Amino acid sequence: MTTVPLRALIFDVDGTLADTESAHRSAFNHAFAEEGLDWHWDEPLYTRLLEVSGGKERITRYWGQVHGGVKAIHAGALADTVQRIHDLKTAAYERMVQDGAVQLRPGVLHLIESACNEGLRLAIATTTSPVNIAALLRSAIGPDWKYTFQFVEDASTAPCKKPHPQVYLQMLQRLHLHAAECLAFEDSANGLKAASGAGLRTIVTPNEFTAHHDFAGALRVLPSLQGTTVAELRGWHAAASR
Ligand code: XBP
Ligand code: MG
Repeated sequence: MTTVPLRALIFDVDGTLADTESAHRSAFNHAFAEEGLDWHWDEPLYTRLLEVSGGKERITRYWGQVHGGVKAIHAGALADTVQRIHDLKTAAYERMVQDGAVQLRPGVLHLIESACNEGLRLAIATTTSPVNIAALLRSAIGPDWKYTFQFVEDASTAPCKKPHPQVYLQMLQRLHLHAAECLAFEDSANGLKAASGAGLRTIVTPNEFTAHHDFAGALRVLPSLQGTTVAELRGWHAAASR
């Protein structure tokens, strides 16, 4: 019986390629202070807020929780203020990444280099902003990172945030591949739901913010990609394809 060949690896960014959420949390708090707000997201609160994908959506959800009167504010004014806060946050995060605050997770660079060398196509499907992706990958891989990842789908191209599968469905269309020809890599329950919703078999590498999430349906749940080889990926993919 012939199995469907593995042709592409589709990676989430935050929490998967790199442990970025501590830096995101600090950047949010920096933005709140710059905006003159007395908001502070500590780790337990941010862990809960991460159940909302998308920085702007996260700010809006928190604002509604803290100041129930959000609906009393003109929707346009709310959106403008959220956008301003998020722009401050993104600028702070970009500076932090440029200053070396974030590294790729163990095994990630070796796996993507091996996959490239073995002719697998690589892509990114993330909820984060394009600026954040460029800052991280320029710092971690170098200015030519765009030659490593053939396509990127992100918050600017897929407005329906994970767990909605839009970002993965759009990526499969751009790759002109069936879900069965790919593997997805995620760190969170929302990410797993989004990838699975697009029919993708998914390898999950949890982190401190997502270790408690439900990863039922994942192809594998690994502590990290340290030591994971392309041969192992092909074996897991083939076994799941039978
Ligand atoms: C994770 C997210 C993002 C980041 C913050 O994205 O949900 O919102 O937490 O980045 P993923 P932004 O795991 O899909 O990479 O503030 O730019 O949204
Ligand atoms: Mg993630």
